Amino acid sequence: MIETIFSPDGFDTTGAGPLYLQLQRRIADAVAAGRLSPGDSLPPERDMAALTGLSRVTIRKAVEGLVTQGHLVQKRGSGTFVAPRVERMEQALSLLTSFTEDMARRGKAVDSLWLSRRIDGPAPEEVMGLGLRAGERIARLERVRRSDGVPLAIERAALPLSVLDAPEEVTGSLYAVLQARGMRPVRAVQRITAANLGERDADLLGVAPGAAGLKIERIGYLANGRAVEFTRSIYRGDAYDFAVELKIADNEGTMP
Ligand code: 16G
Repeated sequence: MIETIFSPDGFDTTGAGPLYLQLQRRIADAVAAGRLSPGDSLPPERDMAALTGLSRVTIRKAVEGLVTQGHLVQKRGSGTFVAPRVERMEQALSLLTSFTEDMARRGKAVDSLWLSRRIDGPAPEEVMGLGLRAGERIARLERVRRSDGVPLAIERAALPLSVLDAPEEVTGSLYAVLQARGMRPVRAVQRITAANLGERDADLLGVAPGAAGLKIERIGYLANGRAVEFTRSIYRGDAYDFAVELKIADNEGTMP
């Protein structure tokens, strides 16, 4: 199989595009056709060069591109592998749900890899977003959210201590803890921007540095308008789709 994918035959030097792109297409096609499966390892660079007759520089360029696109992953010391398959999930934007609820609806198991759970001083944007008084401290929760073991997002939440004074009590769903305290947000404002993942976040999400991500900021409010949650998340761009339902405006504001 590897011999066919890396066979020296079939490279076109007469205008079918650069050789590294032709090799990338071959590998990507083999993954799409199931001839290479998630987790399969690729031969070392020098073997790929020997099999294809291409230079090691060309092989490296092809592999680097496929890593950036998320088709391959490189593990230091152990080689290059076909990336695990992630299912793209569609998430309605108009519903104020929790990660745990979203995944339960899809029949997926969730768990979190905790990065931090502590009481901390707020960043200036957290003071603004949560409307904190001078000197007020916050509960800070940082975790990698996983669905069926696949990391989907990194969430960094800040909550006033009057809402959550013991961050270590949150072991599963934050919204379930807030609900039990009568503090679950009923309204939220969310801002979504595109971002390329930095090295640390990419590593935590198991993708290549520079891969596409979605940065989401959510400020959640109680019915009385009090802000209870300021959460900054970064979602894997290859795993999440946010869908919004649009309705035509009512008569007010339309042309006579
Ligand atoms: C969602 C929210 C996040 C909230 C979390 C609670 C987005 C972008 N973010 O992930 O703001 O803190 O749910 O989830 O939707 P949990 O109750 O499962 O901890």
